[in-house]
Amino acid sequence: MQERSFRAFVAIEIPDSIRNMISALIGRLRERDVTNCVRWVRPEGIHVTLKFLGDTPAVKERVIESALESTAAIRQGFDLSLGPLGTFRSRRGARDQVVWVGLSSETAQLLELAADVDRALVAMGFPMETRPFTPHLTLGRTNRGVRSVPSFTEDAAWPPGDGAFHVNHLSLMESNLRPDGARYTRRAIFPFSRSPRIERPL
Ligand code: 3AM
Repeated sequence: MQERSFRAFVAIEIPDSIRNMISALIGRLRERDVTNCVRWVRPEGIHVTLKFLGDTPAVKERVIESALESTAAIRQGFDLSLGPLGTFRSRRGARDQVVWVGLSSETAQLLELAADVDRALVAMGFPMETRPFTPHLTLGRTNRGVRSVPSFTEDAAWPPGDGAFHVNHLSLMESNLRPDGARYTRRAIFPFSRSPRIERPL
């Protein structure tokens, strides 16, 4: 049977070297989470979410891809680095918190990219993002009903000195919600056209 819809979002994927650093960090935080108050994400699924599209008819995928292709084609590559740990409240309710790693370096370019993606998709009828975009990688979310959460914002080995990475494409992702946590799969990649690392000198 043909697929009718999928839970879609637009993201920046991270290199494996960065994923490994975060995986080790989650391992350390998990050890401190003795009461199991946080559902830690699977390291293989970590990404920077640029825009959440939600349940999306599969018939719309081609036009979404074409909008993302045009958006990516006019962007230049940029560098990001892993920043300090932080927490903020999730959209699910005042008590729920998200534990995240902040991003630094060329975040102005990341913000511009997120705004471009939002504009392109709003033009196709998706709701406009109303909350300010906070560049981050989600590490975990507190379980419902948890009242007190230990501080997860300190780690002696964080941020790492070598946590820089280059961004040269966008990805359209699919999220499959499962009882043991979401699984993410990439549906398509959209390269930036002028990534400094692949430009040749004149
Ligand atoms: O990995 P993060 O947390 O940055 O939080 C969800 C995740 O982002 C977010 O989309 C990403 C893939 O699931 N997300 C889920 N539901 C959402 C919603 N209703 C949402 N973002 C905005 N609105």
